[in-house]
Amino acid sequence: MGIFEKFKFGFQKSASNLASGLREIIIKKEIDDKTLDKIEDFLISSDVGVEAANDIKEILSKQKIDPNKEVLDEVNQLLRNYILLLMKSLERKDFFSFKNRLNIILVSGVNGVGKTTSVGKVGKKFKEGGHKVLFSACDTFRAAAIDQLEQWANKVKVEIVKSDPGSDPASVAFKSLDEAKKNNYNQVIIDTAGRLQNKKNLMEEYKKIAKVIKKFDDTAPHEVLLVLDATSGQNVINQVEEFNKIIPLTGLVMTKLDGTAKGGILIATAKKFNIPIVALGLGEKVDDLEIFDAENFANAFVRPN
Ligand SMILES: Nc1nc2c(ncn2[C@@H]2O[C@H](COP(=O)(O)OP(=O)(O)OP(=O)(O)O)[C@@H](O)[C@H]2O)c(=O)[nH]1
Ligand SMILES: [Mg+2]
Repeated sequence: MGIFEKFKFGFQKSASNLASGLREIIIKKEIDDKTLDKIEDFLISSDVGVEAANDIKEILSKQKIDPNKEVLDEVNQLLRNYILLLMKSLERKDFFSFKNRLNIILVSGVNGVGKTTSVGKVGKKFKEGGHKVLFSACDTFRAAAIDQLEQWANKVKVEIVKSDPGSDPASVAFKSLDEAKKNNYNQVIIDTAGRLQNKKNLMEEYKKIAKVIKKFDDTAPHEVLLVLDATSGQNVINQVEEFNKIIPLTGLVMTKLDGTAKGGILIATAKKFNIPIVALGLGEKVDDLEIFDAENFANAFVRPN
């Protein structure tokens, strides 16, 4: 499957939802105020967010619809253009390229969003690009969490640094960086425990991991990735806000887009924050991670079907 096909497949549910929703609303040859309101409400209910839905309504209200064209086609085209304009600058295709130093990536997020899975998938992409990759098992709360990362390390054939369950995550991070330096790794990906953004003690622990990384290299962590679950709706906005306050984020990974009709949350996030979108999780398997591409996203999300 080509990259666009993967986007199409992953966004199937969201695209069908959008297409059938708009088809139901746009029944006349023109767009009157009532139709505009309905479109806005529908977009909000699809998690596109109030701000973006409002922008889209404004654009539609100003647009002269060509009477020789299908209104629905015109609306789809405007939507696609809006998404592309909003999201193009948030691409981070350089994320997977070589850096002329050891690259240290900290991965964070609330419980169960897909952090460990994303570490595995991102590791595979680096590995395919010829990088020397090390996983760091800093979720030391549960033995199962360490095992899970180890399974991913085996699957994608990269090395892992781990410690006993219950040990200090910051010390595991330090041990990993030490190993990476000694053995010339060029990517270290640090998996952390899930933590709710409003749990003070857990956020303190997260800060401590970052502090230890900084002690090792004052320019690090070079990447701070927040993993978000597309099925958690508008909660995502608060998660980005709070994690970004603790350690400024350099990128987002949005997972489980394959499992929701509300992929519009990616648009809401893009509208609200100027934080790049590194990759999208479009399934549970190792290759179900796509580097974010605004055009592919716009075309996969808005399409007649
Ligand atoms: N459908 C789908 N499932 C996903 C995706 N990413 C992760 N998952 C699933 O989500 C579940 C949780 O994934 P994990 O990677 O363990 O999540 P985590 O954030 O590390 O969880 P904790 O460490 O417990 O906080 C697993 O069943 C994954 O297979 C995705 O893009 N699509
Ligand atoms: Mg995990």
